[in-house]
Amino acid sequence: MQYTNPILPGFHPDPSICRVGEDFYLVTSTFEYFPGLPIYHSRDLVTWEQIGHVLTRDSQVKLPKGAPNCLGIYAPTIRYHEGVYYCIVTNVAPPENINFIVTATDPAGEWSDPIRLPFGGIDPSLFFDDDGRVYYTGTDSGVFICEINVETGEAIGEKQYAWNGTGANNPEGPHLYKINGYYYLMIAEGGTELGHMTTIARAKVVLGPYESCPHNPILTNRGTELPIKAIGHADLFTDVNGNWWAVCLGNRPLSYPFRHNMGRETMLVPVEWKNGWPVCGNNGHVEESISVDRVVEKKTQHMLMGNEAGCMSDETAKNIGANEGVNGVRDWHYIAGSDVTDKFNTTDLHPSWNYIYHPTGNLVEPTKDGVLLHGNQYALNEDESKALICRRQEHFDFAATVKLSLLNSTDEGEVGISVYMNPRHHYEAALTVVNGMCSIVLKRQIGSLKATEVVIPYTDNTVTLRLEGSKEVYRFSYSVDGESYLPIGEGEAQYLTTEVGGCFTGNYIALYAAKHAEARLESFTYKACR
Ligand code: 6LW
Repeated sequence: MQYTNPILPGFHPDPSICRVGEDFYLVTSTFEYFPGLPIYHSRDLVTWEQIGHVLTRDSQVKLPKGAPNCLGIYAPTIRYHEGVYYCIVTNVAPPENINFIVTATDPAGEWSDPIRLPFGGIDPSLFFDDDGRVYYTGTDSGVFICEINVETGEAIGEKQYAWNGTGANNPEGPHLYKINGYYYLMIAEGGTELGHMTTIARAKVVLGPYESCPHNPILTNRGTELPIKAIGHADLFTDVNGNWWAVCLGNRPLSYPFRHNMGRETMLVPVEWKNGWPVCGNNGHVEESISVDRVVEKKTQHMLMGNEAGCMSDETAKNIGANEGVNGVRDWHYIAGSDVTDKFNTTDLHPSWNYIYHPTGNLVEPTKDGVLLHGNQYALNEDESKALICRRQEHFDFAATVKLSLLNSTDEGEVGISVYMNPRHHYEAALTVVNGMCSIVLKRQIGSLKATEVVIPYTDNTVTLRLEGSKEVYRFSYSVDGESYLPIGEGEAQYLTTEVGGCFTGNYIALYAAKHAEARLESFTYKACR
């Protein structure tokens, strides 16, 4: 088997995975984006189809504002036990972190309302022991284990601080497994930056004492020249043939000095066992291109929607999102990392579109004739819910194109396309009205520096805007006829990176209407340039 990391490109951190027969299900963190926790399905571990989200209702989560990219839905764990899928997660929502479980019998949803747990901290995980007992692992002042009643969420007995790793900072992200008679406690250490790593310990009794693996860290890329950096936060699993694997997070910097703009992405690593301890990847390191003498299983029909590199033929890409299902609700198939054409001709939005915070009121209205954006009073740089839909940047080199119309606007209203990291870091091209005059503008914000850099008078109310990305720049252009494009302007990619102004997320491509603009999105394409 040959594959390329990341298996889930773009902002997909803290992966957790479970297998049910031949089916793998994987979830990743989402912070302030809604719906929360995308869930992906695969049978070959390389082609991942998004089947929905875990957190889709206000009754499951209330997202906090005030520190974009740092609050909200942190690292989840997904497990399957006796016909039920369990997803356990933290909403980091000062003044207290809320840890909770949601369950489903169909991982595509609907997931239940939360079962709230009596623990603070972050990074909860569940372990179902063979004797029927269920254990919670989590992180507050250290990594702890506590038996719980998984139906009610109540703690059974006291929590036990079990093992804090090898002495690096931020021991977190614990997962507990029972393998060949030992309990293995695997954690992340070193912080989620360049020093990140995965370490493991084992015990004969679930609450310990735990002995550290003699070759910790079992997974890290720190101190290597490898292109993937900051490897850590892993989850172990087997395929149907008994091969061991791990998924973990890592990032791909633009260049030196290391700055990354697509957030932390999901990687796949083969695992072998030697002397009772796991050996991950290439002697503990994760490479981009992996060739391993293994078979996961045979392919099935729906996996043929995208090829293994996440690339699609133009013909296939055209069909994605074009299938109108019953009552205008689409029969969606979206393979992570593939090209997309969205004709915005149905009354639902594909799950790869997200909102920032909960969509309130009627800000975004998908119709059979386009997505209507009803801009509220807020500008793009305000930390609020907005008339905005966004999808992850998944490739260094891409072109995203949107055809849109400004239907109505008060002064300063605008509709446009943005490469968006958070309210204080974003570049956008927009159709706007100032003093009754319509124009195309390029705006950039890097922290407290804000500028409207280009103003191009424009008389029509419909335009096609294009955003192209590369490792060096984000470049904007526009077209009247959708065929020939004229330049608007550009901005450096390095200033929209986690290291410059972000935290735990990656860049999104956002389509938005702000400051009371009423707009219609007519079509959208995202195409990787390979
Ligand atoms: C997550 C922690 C981590 O809770 O980053 O890299 C935090 N690991 O385990 C946010 O994703």
